[in-house]
Order: sequence, then C-alpha cells, then structure tokens
Amino acid sequence: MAPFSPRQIPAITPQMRLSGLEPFTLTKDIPFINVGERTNVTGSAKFRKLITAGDYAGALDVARDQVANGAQVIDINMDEGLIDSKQAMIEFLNLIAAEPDIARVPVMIDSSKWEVIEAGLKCVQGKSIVNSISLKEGEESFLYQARLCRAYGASVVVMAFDEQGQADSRQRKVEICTRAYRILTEQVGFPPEDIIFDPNIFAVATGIEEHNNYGVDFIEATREIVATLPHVHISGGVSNLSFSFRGNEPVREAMHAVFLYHAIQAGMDMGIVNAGQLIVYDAIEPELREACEDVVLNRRPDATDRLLTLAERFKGAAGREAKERDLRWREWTVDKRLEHALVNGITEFIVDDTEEARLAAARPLHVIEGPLMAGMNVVGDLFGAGKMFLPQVVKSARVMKQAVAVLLPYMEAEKLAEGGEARQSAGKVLMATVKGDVHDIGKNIVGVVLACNNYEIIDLGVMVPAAKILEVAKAEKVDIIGLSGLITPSLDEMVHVAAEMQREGMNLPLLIGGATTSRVHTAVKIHPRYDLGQTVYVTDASRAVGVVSNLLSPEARDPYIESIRADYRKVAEAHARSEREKQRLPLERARANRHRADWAVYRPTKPSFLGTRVFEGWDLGELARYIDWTPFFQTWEMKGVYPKILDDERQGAAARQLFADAQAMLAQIIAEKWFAPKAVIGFWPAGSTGDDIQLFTDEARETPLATLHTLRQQMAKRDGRANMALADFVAPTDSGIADYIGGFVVTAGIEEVAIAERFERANDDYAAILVKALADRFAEAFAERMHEVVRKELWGYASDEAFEPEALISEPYAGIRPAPGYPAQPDHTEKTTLFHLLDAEAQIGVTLTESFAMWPGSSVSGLYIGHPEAYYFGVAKVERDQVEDYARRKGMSVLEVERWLGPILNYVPKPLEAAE
Ligand code: B12
Repeated sequence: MAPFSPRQIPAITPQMRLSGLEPFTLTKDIPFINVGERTNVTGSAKFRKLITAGDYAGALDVARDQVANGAQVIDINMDEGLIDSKQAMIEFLNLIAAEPDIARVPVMIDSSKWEVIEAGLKCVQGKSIVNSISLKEGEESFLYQARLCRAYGASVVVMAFDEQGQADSRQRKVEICTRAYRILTEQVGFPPEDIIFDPNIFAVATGIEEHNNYGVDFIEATREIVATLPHVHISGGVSNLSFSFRGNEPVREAMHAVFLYHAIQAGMDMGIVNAGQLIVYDAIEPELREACEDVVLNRRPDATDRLLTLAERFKGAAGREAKERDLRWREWTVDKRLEHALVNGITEFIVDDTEEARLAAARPLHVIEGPLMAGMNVVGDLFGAGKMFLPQVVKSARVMKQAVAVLLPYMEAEKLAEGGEARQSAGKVLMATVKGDVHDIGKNIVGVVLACNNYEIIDLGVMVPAAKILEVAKAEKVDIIGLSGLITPSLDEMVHVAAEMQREGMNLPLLIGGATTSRVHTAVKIHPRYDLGQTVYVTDASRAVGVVSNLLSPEARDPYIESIRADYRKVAEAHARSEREKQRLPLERARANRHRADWAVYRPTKPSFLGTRVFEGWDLGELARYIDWTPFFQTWEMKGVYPKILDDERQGAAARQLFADAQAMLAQIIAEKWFAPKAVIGFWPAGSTGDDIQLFTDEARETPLATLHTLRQQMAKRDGRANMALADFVAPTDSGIADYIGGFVVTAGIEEVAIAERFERANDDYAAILVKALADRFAEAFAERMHEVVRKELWGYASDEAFEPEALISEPYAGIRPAPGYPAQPDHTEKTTLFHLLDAEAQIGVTLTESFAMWPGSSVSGLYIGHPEAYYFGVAKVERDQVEDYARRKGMSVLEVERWLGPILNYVPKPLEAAE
C-alpha cells in the first residue's frame, strides 16, 4: 500500500455562489444584493416600450446602465400580454451573452410562466437565479420545477404562495416558507444556501386599513425565517411597497430606503430595486423619514394621511436633481471622469474608465502617472487646504487602489515581455505598530494618506519586534521608518527601536505617532538615542505628508532637520525646567491628605453573586444604542461633539456622509452578527489597606485572594482637596465594613480582524478602517452597557437608576469603572492580577501581550468601584519614594516599576542618569 492517506474532503462554507462571466459569492461582507429591475417589462415602462418596438439595442443599453449603476444581478422579465415572452426572453438573453460588460453579472430569469423560465435557463451561462417557483399549484408541480432548477444548477426564488393564495400575514409567510424549505431540502436535496424566499412585499398606505401592517408583516416574517431556516436568503420587489405614491419619486425612494433599512436589519439580503435610485437612510430629510417610518412600521393610525400631506412638499425634490447631476459627468473626457471619480470617491465606473484610459494610453503606467496622479494631486491639494476631510480622502484612495488593480496585470505583462518601466514612487515608507501593541487604525490611516501622495507603503502590521523592523527596512531599502503605538509601554519600545537603529549605524528618518506618543516624549526620550538619523513626532495623518516630503526633499531636508533639532532642544529644556519646578509631596504627606469617606454611614450593597460570570451572545442592536459617536468622528480627524458635528458649517457634509456610511455598515453588523462580543465580570469581598485593595476568597474575609495596588497623587493640592488613590473608595479592611469590588474584561471579539482583511484584499481601506472603528465603538458600548447592568442588577446598588443610553456618556451615575492604563491607574501591569482573577483568557479568549495590550484589540478591562463618592482623577507624576514603596508592595524591583511607570516618573531614573 502506498503510504498516502486519502485526501481530506474540505468543508465548504455554505454560501450562495452565482456567476455571470465573473463569479459572485454572497459573502458576509456584502451587505445587500441589488437586483436591477429596469430590464423588467412590468417594472419599467421604458424597457417595455423598447421590447414591444423590437428595439433590442436600446434595451441592451438599459441593461448596461443597470450594471454600471451597481446592480449585482439583473432581473429580466418579459411577461407582457402583447409580447411573445418566451421568444423575447431567448432573444434578449442571447444578445446580452455577447456583451461582456453586461454578461459579467449573474441573471435572474423572471417569469410567472414556467416555459419562459425553462427557455431562459437553456440560454444563460454561469449560475443564474430562477424567479420564481411556488406552491401555488400544489406540491407536485413545485417538486417538478424545483428539480429542474437544481438540474440546471440555478438558485431559486420561492414566493410565499400556496394553494390558498399569496401570504399576507407574518404567520402565513413563515408557514409557507417553512413548508417549502422542508420540501426543497428533504425531498429535492436543494442546498439551503441556494434558496431565496420572497415573502411578498405589498403596497402600504393605500387607504385600506388591512394593508397598513404589510411592511411590518414582511419585516417580522423575514426575521423569523432567517432565524429558523438556516442559510436561506430573503428577497423582495421593493417598489411594490410605495405603489400608492406613483409619480412622486422622492417619496417613493424615501419609503424604499426606510423599508430596506429595517428589513436588512431583520435579515433581508437581496432586493429588486433600481440601483441608481437608492438613497441612504440617514440622508433622508428627517421629517420625511419619520413620516415614512410611521407608515412602513405602522406606528400610528393617521400615518398614511400625514405622509400624503407631506408628500406634496417633496414632489420633484432635490434627490432627483442630484441623480441627474451625477450622470452628467459621465459625458466628460476619460481623464476628467477619472479625476471626478477620485475627488468624489466614486468606485462605480472606475474599472471601465481605467480600462478606457489604458486603451488610449501608450503604456498602462502612463495612466497612473498621468490622469490618476493628476486626480490624486487635486485630492492632496484639497485635503491640504482643509477643503476635503479624512474620510473623503480614504474613499479617494479606495478609487485609486481599484484603478491601479486594473492596470497592474498589464504592467506585469509588459515588464515580462520587454522590461517596461517601473512605477516611480515618491519614496518608500515602512510602517509598523511596535512590539506588544495591537492598535493600527491610526497607522493605517497614515499609510493610506501617504499612499495617496504616491509614497510606497510597506506595512508590517501590529506587534512588530524591533529586529523585524530593521531587517525589512534594510532588505527593502526603505527611505523612512514610521512607528505607531497606543499604550504607554509602547513608548519604551520606540526608544528601543531608535537605540537599535543607532547601534546598527542606520541613518533613516524615524517617524513617531499614535495616541500615547508626544512631542515632549519624542524630544526628551527618543531623539537623544538616535543622533545618526532624525526622529520626528507627527501629530496626525494630515501632517504626515508634509513631514515626509520635507525629509525626502534634497533641498528642504537639511534646513527642516535643523529646525526640528532646534525645536526639540527647546522642548527638552522647557521640560526639564518645568519638572524641576513641579512641587511634589513626600508620599507620607500625600497619604495623610487622602480622601476620607464617611465610612460610618456607608452600607455597601452585597453583589448578587461572588466570583466570576461570563456573558456572551449579547444583542448587537441593543449595544449599538450605547455607542458614543464622538470618538468615532475623532478617529477620522473630525473634531466636534456628536450630534452637533453633523450640522457643523465646515465639516457637516463630510460628517453626515461618514455617519451614513457607518450606519449602513452598522445595520449589516447587527443583521449579520459580524461580531460576537464577550464579557467576563466578577465581584469579590474587599477592603483597603493603605493604598492597596485586598480581595478575599469569601465573606469570612480571612483568606486573601489577591491584592490590587493603586497609586496616589503626589501633587501639592490647594483648597482642602485630597491626594487621591483608588483605594480611598473602598472601605478599610479594619473598619469592619463588608465592602466589595468588581472587575471586568469585555471584547467586541476577534471577528473584526478577518473582516478588515477581507476589505483590504478587495482594495477597500475605507471599509476596513470603518469596521475597525466600529468594533472599537462596540467594545466601549459593551463596557458601558455591562456597567449599567452591574449597577442596576448584578451588583444592584443602583437598582432604580433610569438613564437613557445617550445620557450615560456624561457619567451621571454612581460608581466608576477605572481601567488600568487610564489616568486614575496608569500602571498597565495591574491587568495581570485582573486577568488572573477573571481567568479572562480561558473564559473569553482575551490575552495580554508582553506590553499588557489586550488581544483582540477592541477590548476594555477595568475595576468596578461602587462607592457613591468615587470619581475619575489623574494620578499624574509620582516621586521616587512612592515608586520604591509601590515596588515593595508589588514584589517587583524598583527598576521594573520604573520601566512600566516611565511616562509618569517625576524624576530621571538612576540607570538612565548613569547612561547619559
Ligand atoms: C478610542 C480609544 C480606545 C478604543 C480603541 C483604541 C484604538 N483603536 O486606538 C478602545 C475602547 C478599544 C480602547 C481601549 C483601551 N485604551 Co484607549 N483610547 C481611545 C482614545 C479615546 C482614542 C484613540 C483613537 O482611536 N484615536 C484615533 C486614532 C485614529 O488616532 P491615533 O491612533 O492616535 O492615530 C493618529 C495619530 O496619532 C497619527 N499616528 C498614529 N500612528 C502613527 C504612526 C506614524 C508613523 C505617524 C506619522 C502618525 C501616526 O495619525 C493618526 C491619524 O491621525 C484614546 C484617548 C485619546 N483621545 O487619544 C484612549 C487611549 C489611547 N487609551 C488608553 C488606554 C489605557 C486603553 C486601555 C489599556 C484601557 C483598558 N484597560 O481597557 C485599552 C487598551 C486596548 C487594548 N487592546 O489593549 C490610553 C493610552 C495611554 C496609556 N496610558 O497607556 C489613552 C491615551 C487614554 C488615556 N488618556 O489614558 N481605547
């Protein structure tokens, strides 16, 4: 016998896989399939006229427009009394087969007559969709048609229609679909992922009371079908919904957008819609949106009348003009079209336009260096002038990447054939998040902005050791190294990278950035360790381009470096002066001035359980209500408070667009459960001893379980204010009061990493950054929600608290959740104790890196302190006496504590002094 074991048959994920000339898989990151409806004689008067008149060339243009407008599948329907529908179907399908720009997308063969469908199935190449079959004529004919669809390899739309008629109520829709599912999967062997249910979208606001709930019936049936029948898809003809508003396109579009917003959240993932007319839910005028929502969700008895009244005002409104304006630029020259697409971030036509430009150019490279770079220069100028905002720039970068992707194969082929010219970048920049740190949003944004300006980026990702950074920098002959870091331990790692560069005799410029870095730290700690090259601190992405271009310009370089060095000299001197002048109290005096709560009146509530508990499967929709959106805008360099930022005079339009994109992705995240948030929390009997908090195994409070160490403020205080430490908020062990403390680790989950990578592979950095920013928001929102549940139920010391989620942002409640690393406890190493107590790795899979960053990145950890007087404060700088005391309490060497508390030491640690 040959020593080979049989091939393991790979498990294939059940996903709907369709194809025209190109494959199309309905993966999780595709929000919603737009099935173009304009090639349907019942849906489009224009198409009907063209087909009836035999103008097939005109009819082909309609199909082409649909695909260009973003339809991912085109629905073809010839059911019209005056047309020989079978013949028309055959003729039209054969014609589009010869048009690669149309035939690249899958076809939906749509007819109520089986013979037309079967005729269509014989014409199409690839894997199509049959629309539709049903139980209308009983099981026998259903089985016959389903088996044939299976034999032709098509997916199938099943209408919620049975022997008794079309389903209108939620219950009937669910019943019929469940019955059809059983028959298809059990008797026909139909793959469930190839089944698309159409639970019937009917017109609402018709004036007939029975019709008012049709929107809700569809949405609720969808929710139930998706939950109970695995892998199926849900589709529907959306334009039916607004039938009573024929002639008033703005209102119809608003109704469709509102309906889709809710139906997609419930699980609808396909729809027959006019792709060119879809508007974004958040872009709808709020009054109109509310009125549409009242109708669609049947929220009030007078909803129809109110929408009818309002509808008059919106006839022929702005939305329509915008669409027409959109299309006018399609008449321009290809160079102008490319520029327009880049500046406006439109990817829809980029493949065709780039191809057209390539055919007209002598070499593919000339398209990049000509019109594409010219377009990006416009973007760069507008961004530099503050007329474009970061999200818009990232969208432009997406257009550029997709255009370059079209050209690359031709450039490769040319290179192979005749050694064609290489693309000239403005310089090579290596980017990395340093060892022990996991966050990369900031770094990625900077990478995108630099790439927009023609720099070649080599991105090594996160947790990159110094040796790797240096090795790749040399091998790739980069021009600049850029380091990023979020948490304070990364500062030391950056010093280490700089020192290593010096040791290896390198002289490349070194850029420093990330939330925790600063000009002072760079000037005082990093710059002095690397005098062979120049270290430069960069505040944000918009400044990165200027810094890099100065550093790489032969003329500007020397004077620029001289100005940086002069600046850092001044910063370092000022820093030394201010440190000398800062008054710090000896630890004993600070302790004597501690916060004294009135323990005599404090009666701590006993938590509902002691020990730990895990929470999983939390509803993402519920967590979304707890999102604080202000930091989301900060991520995109948009400063201002939500929701006011949406109306900001300068950045309002960009903010609204960004917010609408975020809402669309959020709806998908919720509907498709992209993230699986997890939390582990615990409560323990506790008491304070000096600046430490002692935890006990049980209520007897005799056996110690662990010690949490806290740091005390040492700045001189005025007006009778205390020198705080977190331990002050826990009743002293010797007071005899039975107090408690809680702890938590929450994570939005690991899923964001794979999703972001998928977007990156699809050349969509915008979506990749968006999904990470939203994952971070979910982590924070989960921490906020969990804290609320703790206060009201699990610890229960505030059982009658009643705040709306938005109100929680200003922390109006009793108790705090300080996180190790935040200003009240700047020591990240305290996470070790917390993780040990909660067994966080085993319970929810969150781990700590060597720098105490948490993996997955979208995670938060901290303590729960319940005392009503507890508040957040900053420890700020500490003196050597406290560091020595703290080291003794923690059982660490002074050297080690100094390493972790480096950024908050009010003195220069001894080994460093000796070294300098
Ligand atoms: C949002 C946020 C989070 C989010 C997400 C973090 C993230 N994605 O970065 C969540 C909620 C997950 C989080 C968690 C934590 N956070 Co936090 N967080 C923040 C916050 C509020 C904003 C950070 C942010 O996203 N900014 C937006 C991005 C785009 O900016 P950026 O990363 O700074 O990048 C820009 C520039 O710095 C620059 N840049 C970045 N890199 C590079 C590289 C180069 C080469 C160049 C040229 C430029 C450059 O350009 C970028 C674009 O403009 C900051 C406070 C603040 N206002 O900065 C705290 C902050 C970063 N967090 C902090 C801490 C302590 C934590 C936790 C440890 C708390 C805890 N115990 O749970 C955890 C750690 C998480 C982990 N995985 O280990 C501290 C870090 C400092 C410290 N003491 O260590 C901060 C500073 C808060 C504080 N004041 O104490 N946090």
